Amino acid sequence: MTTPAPDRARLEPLAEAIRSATAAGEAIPQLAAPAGLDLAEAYAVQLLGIEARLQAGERLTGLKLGFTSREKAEQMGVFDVILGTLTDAMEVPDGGVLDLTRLIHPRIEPEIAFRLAPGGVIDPATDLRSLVTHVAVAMEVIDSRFQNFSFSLADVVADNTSACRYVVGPWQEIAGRDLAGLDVTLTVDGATAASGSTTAILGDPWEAPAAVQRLASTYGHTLQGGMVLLAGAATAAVPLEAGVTVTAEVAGLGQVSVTTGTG
Ligand code: OOG
Ligand code: MG
Repeated sequence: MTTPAPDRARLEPLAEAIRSATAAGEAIPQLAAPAGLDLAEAYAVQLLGIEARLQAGERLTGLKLGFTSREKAEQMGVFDVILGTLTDAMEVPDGGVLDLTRLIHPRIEPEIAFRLAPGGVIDPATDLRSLVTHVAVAMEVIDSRFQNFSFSLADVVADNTSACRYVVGPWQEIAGRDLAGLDVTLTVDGATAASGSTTAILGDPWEAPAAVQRLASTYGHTLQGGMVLLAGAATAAVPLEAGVTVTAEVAGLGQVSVTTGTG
C-alpha cells in the first residue's frame, strides 16, 4: 500500500512513536483516540512501521491474525479479527533462547502456523488456502507497546497487533489434515499454564487463510510465496518470565518450545 503524502505526514510520527517505544522497551500512552485514527489509518500506521523495519534491513516472513479466539478477544476486550506483519527479526528457532531484554511486558500464546508454497508476490484474488503446503505448532510472543497492555482496536492495529516474536515447530505436510478439535496445551517448566482446543481458532484453523486474505486485500498487506501465517492464539496469553522453558503441544501435530533468557 502506498500512503498519500498528507496522510504520511500525519501518520508517520505515530509509527515512529511506536517504533521508538519498541526500541527502548518502554510503554507509551494509547495514541489512536488523541490522533483520531480510524481503522484504515491504523493499518496505514502499521504498514509505515513495517516499511521502516524493511528499510532497516529486516525481511518480511509472514502475517498473523489476532483475536480469532473468543478467549483472547475477552482477555483483551477487542472483538474484531485483526492482521499483523511478521519479519525475520521476530523469528526465534524452535528450542532456542528468547532474549527478554527490552521487551516491555511479554506474554506467550499457543498458535497454529501455516506455510505457503514458495513463489513471488501472490495475486490477492488467489485462494490462499490452496497455497498452504505445511502446518506446524507455533507460539507467538506478544508485547503491547501500550501502557498496562491496554488498547483500543485502532491502537493494537497500529502497534502491529502487539507482534513481538514467534517460534514455529517442525513443519508437517498438510495432506488433507483436519485441524479442528485438537487439544492444545501450553506448559511453563512442565506445569500447564493454559489449555484449550484448536476449535477456538475461528471454529476451525482452516478458516485462517481466508481471513488473512480478506484483511490483506482490504488493508494493503503484501502476500508472498513462502510466507508463514499465524492463525491466532487458541488460549488466553500467559505472562512470560526469565529463565523458564515454555512448550506448546497440539495433539497429533507435535510441539514447539523456547527458553527465556536475558542477554
Ligand atoms: C493482540 C494480539 C492478539 C492473537 O493471537 O489473538 C493475537 C494482543 O492480544 O495484544 O496475537
Ligand atoms: Mg497471536
